[in-house]
Amino acid sequence: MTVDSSAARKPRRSAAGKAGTTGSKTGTTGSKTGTAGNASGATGTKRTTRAAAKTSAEPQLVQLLTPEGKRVKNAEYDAYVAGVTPEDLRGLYRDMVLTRRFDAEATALQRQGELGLWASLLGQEAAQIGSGRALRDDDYVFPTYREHGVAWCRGVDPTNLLGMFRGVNNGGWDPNSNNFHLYTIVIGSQALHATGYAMGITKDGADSAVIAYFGDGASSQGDVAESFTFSAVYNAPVVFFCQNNQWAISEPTEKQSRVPLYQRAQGFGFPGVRVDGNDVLACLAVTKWALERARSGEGPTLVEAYTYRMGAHTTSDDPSRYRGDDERAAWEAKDPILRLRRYLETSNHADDGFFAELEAESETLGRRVREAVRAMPDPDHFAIFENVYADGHALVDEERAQFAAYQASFADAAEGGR
Ligand SMILES: Cc1ncc(C[n+]2csc(CCOP(=O)(O)OP(=O)(O)O)c2C)c(N)n1
Ligand SMILES: [Mg+2]
Repeated sequence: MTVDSSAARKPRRSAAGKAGTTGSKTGTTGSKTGTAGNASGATGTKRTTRAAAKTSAEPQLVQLLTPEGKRVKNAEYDAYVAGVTPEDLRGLYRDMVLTRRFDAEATALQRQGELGLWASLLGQEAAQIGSGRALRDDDYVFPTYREHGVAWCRGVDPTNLLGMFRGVNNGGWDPNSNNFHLYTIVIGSQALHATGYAMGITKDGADSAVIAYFGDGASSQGDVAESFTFSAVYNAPVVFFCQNNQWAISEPTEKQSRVPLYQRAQGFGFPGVRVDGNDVLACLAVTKWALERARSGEGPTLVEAYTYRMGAHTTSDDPSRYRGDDERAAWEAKDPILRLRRYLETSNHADDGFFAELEAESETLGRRVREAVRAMPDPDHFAIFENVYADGHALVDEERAQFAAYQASFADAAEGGR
């Protein structure tokens, strides 16, 4: 078991007790694997191989569905998915398939020159859909730049995600329409935004929660450490959802931490748990548990979703420069979509008609995304200079003038520029 059950079972707080409470004294990570797991790096005298470091640091995962699609019992977390019906399971499957289809279309659009860049979520569908479907409408999400599956769960139209990657807008959606903040490129900074928002929720006396998504690489950032400190001290209702996809561009996780990432929570005084990030049911259950802790006054939780980035970091990256195909092949055997499909099939929860209909729906989505991207109007070149200062600024005026001169230097300026 990877969770301190005493922390998990504390009574719900009263509304009066909610505001301004201090951090839970019992909120430690309960991993029985302790911090010795990655002792290989502790002395600093020897360099271990990547494989050796991984073997010694492999703690137990919360898993409800094996890679073969077999449902396994879990005394701690089964209760959190007890109400999941066959229809819900098909819904989770549909979410993952459509998200992957959308993602593949976006990658193709970048290759065709329609997008400047794309950050694929391939392989991380279960982590995102499982956690995304655990949320309530009034919860608030602070994503990175790869949370396309979570955006889908929040009801953000997939085409809206593409405007920024095409370079035609500075965001693409109103964060307050779906309680889904804009994508954040500055690594780890959204953890601070999430913590501040969560502290505000406590002051309002509301019982909604906040979830901050970030990656394994981001967990090394000072912003994330500060978020952990503040959220613990202020008992903020926030879930830190770290997708450990094994890589921060070309930097493997074991070069970033001597302990498994979820164990970092221990030092801040709140629980951390590692969940199989390719198991949508386990991600749903663990995130529900963590959200419930947040709502009931238990403060923050760190969820480490152990998963794999099957594609490149972004379309500008070439992973063959730093990792081998064998690694990807090993993770393909744990594919999040395949394992739920196996479970649906063996338990007779979905028939051929369901899969065929979904295939058709995927194609329709792909077409809609393609057409929407190509139809996006180019922005006014000078819009970037607006809204910098309320009353204007001499430096911005100068930059605008320089840019105008640059635009005018092109032969086709009369038609396209201004
Ligand atoms: C503050 C900051 N430093 C560096 C970068 C450059 N950068 C972009 S993505 C990235 C790696 C992030 O890795 P991880 O947090 O594991 O997320 P993943 O891309 O794997 O989802 C880095 C270093 C940045 N965007 N912001
Ligand atoms: Mg990463």
